[in-house]
Amino acid sequence: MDALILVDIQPDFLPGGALAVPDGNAIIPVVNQLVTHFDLVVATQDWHPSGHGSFASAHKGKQPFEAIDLYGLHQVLWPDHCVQGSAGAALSDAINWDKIAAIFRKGMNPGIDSYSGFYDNGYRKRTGLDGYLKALGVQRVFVAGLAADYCVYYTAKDALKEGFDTVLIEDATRPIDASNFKEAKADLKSKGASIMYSSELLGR
Ligand code: VGL
Ligand code: ZN
Repeated sequence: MDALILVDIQPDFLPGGALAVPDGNAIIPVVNQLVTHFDLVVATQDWHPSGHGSFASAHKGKQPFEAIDLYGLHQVLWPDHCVQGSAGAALSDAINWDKIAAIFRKGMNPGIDSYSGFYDNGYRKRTGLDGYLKALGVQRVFVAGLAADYCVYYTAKDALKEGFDTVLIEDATRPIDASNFKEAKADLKSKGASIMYSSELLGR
């Protein structure tokens, strides 16, 4: 059984958002085609309390995109984004969510960031996504969404770690930083992931 995992397709990561991913809008029509192709589609949702430790604004004198040590983990600091209940944190209304079976929220603990849909960045807590997929008999996951070099990359990496056959859909994601994404793709390939275009799946 296959599943499509849609990572963090939220207004704050789309053009005009607080942490907009360049050309993020380009994934919307691709994702809307992909959802029609899968029997199981799940989503992740970045969902931070205000003042989250990953926000530069929570650290005196720090600017977005600087890095710090946050309780023992390397942390890139971000602009405030995906604050629980805010418009920017909603699932984007440009996507057809009718078929989404479950939504896994992440990033609620103010002291630790959570890029992957499976675990926080310190592997301290699971979201339950792995158990959910395994209970439904999923063996292969296709990963898409935003941002390619952060939450999509970490989700794909943890899918491999959890033993899923893992496919990244290259035209259904966009990175914050193109060179980071290049490295991420090489790393995923070396760990056994495949990288495909949606046309190979959809046959058009
Ligand atoms: C993300 C940075 C911070 C992402 C989430 O969805 O890739 N990136 N929070
Ligand atoms: Zn975040």
